[in-house]
Amino acid sequence: MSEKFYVTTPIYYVNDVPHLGTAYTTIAADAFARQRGLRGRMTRFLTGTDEHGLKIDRSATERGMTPKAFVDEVSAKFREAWPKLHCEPDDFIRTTDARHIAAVQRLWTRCVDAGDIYKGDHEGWYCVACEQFYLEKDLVDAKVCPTHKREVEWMKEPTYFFRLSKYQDRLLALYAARPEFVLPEGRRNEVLSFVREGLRDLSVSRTSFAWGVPVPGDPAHVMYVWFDALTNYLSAVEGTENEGFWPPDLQLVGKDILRFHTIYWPAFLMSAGFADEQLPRSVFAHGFLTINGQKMGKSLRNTVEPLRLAERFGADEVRYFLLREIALGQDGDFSHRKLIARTRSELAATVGNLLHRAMPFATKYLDERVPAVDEAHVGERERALRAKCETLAADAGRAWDSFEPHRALECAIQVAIETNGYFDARAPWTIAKDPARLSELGTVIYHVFESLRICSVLLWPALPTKCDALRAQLGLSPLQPAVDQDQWPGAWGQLLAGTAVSPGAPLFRNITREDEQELLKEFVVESVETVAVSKTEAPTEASPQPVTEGLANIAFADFEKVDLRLGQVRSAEKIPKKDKLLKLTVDLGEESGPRTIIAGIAMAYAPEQLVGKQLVVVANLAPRDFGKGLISHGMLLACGPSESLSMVTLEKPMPVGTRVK
Ligand code: ME8
Repeated sequence: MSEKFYVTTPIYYVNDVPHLGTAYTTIAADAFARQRGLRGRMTRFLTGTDEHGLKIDRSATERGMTPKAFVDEVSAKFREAWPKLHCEPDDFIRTTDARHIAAVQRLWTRCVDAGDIYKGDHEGWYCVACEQFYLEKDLVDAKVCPTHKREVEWMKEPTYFFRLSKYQDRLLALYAARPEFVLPEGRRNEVLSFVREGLRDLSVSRTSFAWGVPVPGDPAHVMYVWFDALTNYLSAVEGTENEGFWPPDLQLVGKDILRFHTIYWPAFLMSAGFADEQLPRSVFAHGFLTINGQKMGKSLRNTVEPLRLAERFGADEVRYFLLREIALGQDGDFSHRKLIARTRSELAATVGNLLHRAMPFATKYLDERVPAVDEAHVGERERALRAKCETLAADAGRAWDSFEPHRALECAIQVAIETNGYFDARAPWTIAKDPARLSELGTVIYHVFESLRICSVLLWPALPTKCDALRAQLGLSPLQPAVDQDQWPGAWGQLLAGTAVSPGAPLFRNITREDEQELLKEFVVESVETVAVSKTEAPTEASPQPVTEGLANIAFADFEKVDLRLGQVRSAEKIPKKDKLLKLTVDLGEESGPRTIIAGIAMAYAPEQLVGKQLVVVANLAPRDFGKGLISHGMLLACGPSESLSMVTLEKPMPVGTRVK
């Protein structure tokens, strides 16, 4: 059989819609599938949705829906989102699929047959958001989940346990024998020390709710959602024509769920009788994205909507940015400004511009064809360019092999940078003036076109649509991975002379300074509105920049007219049909009692996150009427875009009502 490559993403919880974090993993997996496909491997790319468990059950109830109707609706959003980001999974698995349920029950039965599942009682602190029990020592402030910063619940129930402790030694042996099982290397140490501390048996069933896969022979129990979910990678291929893809070659996960994938998952498989060589080859934990420096957890809701980004900035551009900007294993930051900057400098001004500069010579002087090379004109510069391109292509290939897409893409852009330099040095505009130098002109343009062809392959995993458009202009067909056919650029000179070129529109949008202002306004403007929302007057022309310049000086006496006070939030609630607003009661220590303040902060804060917080209030602002009886008696100070807003607080607590000056 040809060499295969089976890549997976986590299956995403349907209590959220696709956001930039889940898009990041999916885009990375898609890019790996494309890249390995270009190298001739037979690829399979799996993603899907995780639909069982208490968290989903509760989300459905909150929405007034049955769990099934709810998961159908949200799962469809994931399935429909990925193609819009030019991701092409071969399969989309849902944990509510019959094929999956049957496979999980089979795996369970195999673990029972191995004597690894036994019945007992389980009690402890449980975080519904993590779907995980916590030891008291791991909680924050005795009762708060360290990941979600919300209160855990005490749960006691009869349960089936999985004999995880039995697999401790075999897991340690696995990590030692196969260092690439946990990647990147730094993460392996984290897993190792966790396992070395000792593994406790794992509770793998629940009786307190019914939304899950029934335990074979004991339907009062549903399976623990992680036993259920992890099996998806197996259920998508087991017993099907795709069985040959097993085991997964690359399991991409966020660092938040590495332990589940490198401890529980192989232990379940070991118990079910899988030999070490039948276990997944590599689990790679990528880092977490922040947005403009802010944490982007779904509980905090300060996400960037990836489809909207794709619509306005281009799906390929967003893919490129994420893969190029962030080293895969490390945390990274997304910002619209950085996205624009990279699109402009690396894509438009380097790759797009190279095509744009060279193509007119083909149109005007070279019969709209890829010119032939006249060896008489191949000199030092040509030889240097060829060698450079070959080296960069090989380096890019190695970078993909070592899970470093950002470096691979850097090599690809370097090809275009080198070629722009070559173009400048060879100055074809001068050569073109002399009809006797036509074959020399052809030689120069051939070198540019061939290097653009190389770029079109090297960049394709990240920018499939743009690269195919580039290829179309060079008279080449779209790239299509073919099994056993390595299409990665090797030796120089694959472009065929005589191929008709087909000049077309610029590949990348030229984002002017005005466009940039518009885009930033559209995406970042909400920050200004948020702060302005409780102003008496409507905001004037909004600016995407924090206002640090342009305002006239004021006298201290004027500043003193603003009564800034420390307030403490006593209660907070959502306002029906007003997505951005929260209604708060804020205590300023006044005899009249806490004030009502309406604030445009609902995109960044859940009401429960605010209760008890000390915030800075503009206390002498004229009341603002929001209609329907909603009157705000003050304004809160905050900073940043509305989805990732940060409230102004004090460094240490002070009595409520204290003047801020
Ligand atoms: O954990 N930055 O699902 P989930 C980067 N259903 N990636 C992020 C991210 C961020 N800020 N936020 C989320 C689950 N992700 C389980 C998985 S698998 C058998 C079951 C990505 O919807 C990242 O890949 O919470 C992370 O691991 C995943 O979304 C979590 O998705």
